[in-house]
Amino acid sequence: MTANNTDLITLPFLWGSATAAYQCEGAWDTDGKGLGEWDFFNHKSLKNINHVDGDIACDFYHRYKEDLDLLAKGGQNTFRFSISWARIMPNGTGKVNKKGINFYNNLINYCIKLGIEPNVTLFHYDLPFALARRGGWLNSDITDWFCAYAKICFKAFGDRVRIWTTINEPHFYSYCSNIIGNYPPNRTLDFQSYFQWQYNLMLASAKAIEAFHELNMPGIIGVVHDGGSVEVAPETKHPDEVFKGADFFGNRMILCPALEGKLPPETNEMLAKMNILLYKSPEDNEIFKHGIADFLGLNLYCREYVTDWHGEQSHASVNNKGNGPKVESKCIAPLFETLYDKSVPHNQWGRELLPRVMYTSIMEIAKRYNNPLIFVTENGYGCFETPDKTGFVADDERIKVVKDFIDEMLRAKKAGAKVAGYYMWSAMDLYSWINGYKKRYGFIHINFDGNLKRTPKKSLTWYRQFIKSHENLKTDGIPASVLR
Ligand code: BGP
Repeated sequence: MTANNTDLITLPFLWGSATAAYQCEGAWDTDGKGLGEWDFFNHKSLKNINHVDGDIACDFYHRYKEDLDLLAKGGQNTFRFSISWARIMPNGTGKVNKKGINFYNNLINYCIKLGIEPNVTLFHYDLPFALARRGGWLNSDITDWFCAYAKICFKAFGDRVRIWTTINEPHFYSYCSNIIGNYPPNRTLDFQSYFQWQYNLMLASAKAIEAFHELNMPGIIGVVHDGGSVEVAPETKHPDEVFKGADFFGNRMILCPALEGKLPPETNEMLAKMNILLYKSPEDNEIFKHGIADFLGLNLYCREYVTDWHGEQSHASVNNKGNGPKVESKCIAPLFETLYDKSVPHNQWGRELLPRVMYTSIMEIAKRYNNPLIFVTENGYGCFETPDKTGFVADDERIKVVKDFIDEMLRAKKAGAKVAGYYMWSAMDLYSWINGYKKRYGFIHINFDGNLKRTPKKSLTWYRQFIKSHENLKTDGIPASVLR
């Protein structure tokens, strides 16, 4: 059953927070877990510029109860986490690791015991190393490897998990891995791989969605997209063309397969402009057609502010140091360039902080893609933080930014978008990919230099009160199948 063809039921709005396996679990080689691509990268690569890894991270693997207790006390009724593929299947394919299954069974059961709705992502950047060695997301067999792994998870946890995501951020994951080169396997400006990788991710996602529906699982399944909308600067000479190019580059290769079951109609035209040849087979169209998502997860942090391409060679950069003025930028020949908007505040990592983008992005998707069911699966505020002697952080700035974003989300909901839940990134402080442990996002402070002591921040209490004051908020409709 999909969101399009089923009765809709009104549920309380879901308020929670999010994590991802590699960023919090630690226990990197415990209980039969296989090596992950990020384990390999962080242990071996000079491109691990902050010289940290996720070996221990928050030690969530052993301390999940402590974290979930704090979140439940904080009034949260849902929790987003991902499953580590290599913990379930150490080699990516074949043998299943029972201890890995046990861990997630325990975690899910504990969520349910606390009245927390688990929202489970199957893949959040952490590819088993055994598959990375076989070409990873560029090997077309991976769509079947992923689907086999997904089915194991559906069968093991599907009696209790009602909200599933196939892939977290196919676009941003491919962008960092193939264009910026800060995520393994660290390719830079490799546009052929960038598009092929996204294509294979979306095909794998569609296969898993189709399998989920065929198995008649009692829940909904979606894709999570890093969904900031494209805005064209007023001085742009060819605004329509620039918008089309930037939207294709950042959004459409994900949104069209996920929400319409097909590649964007402009694919051939755009790829020809970039001189890219996508390796695909005619049967793939049927797979996309049968793999439409029941909902869209949106990770909303910032927009894409763009203008005309001025003739330079492609280049792209991010700020992984948190040293202030250096902003993220990209020039994607011959489609568009990003622009620095000095009227907008930026964070220390050079990213815009513009809460109204929450409203515009959601409304644009509602309008252009037939008003899908939406969860805001990530949004938040990363910063350096210094706790007081007791470990307490008065994170007033986070509270302000997050509240502004949430208000914009509620405005979109009021205007008719089907938003059904909000997850702040992140539940507790955790490993921030290339940025290490100093960039903090959590409701709960973790002392990474000592005993991993957890201390709730001011924002955890603020969020509890905020949730309480929105107790009457309902969803406009979640598929009835979720309640089965
Ligand atoms: C999203 C990822 C998360 C998380 C977040 C913050 O793109 O899905 O895993 O890390 O961004 O990003 P960062 O940690 O790089 O600041």
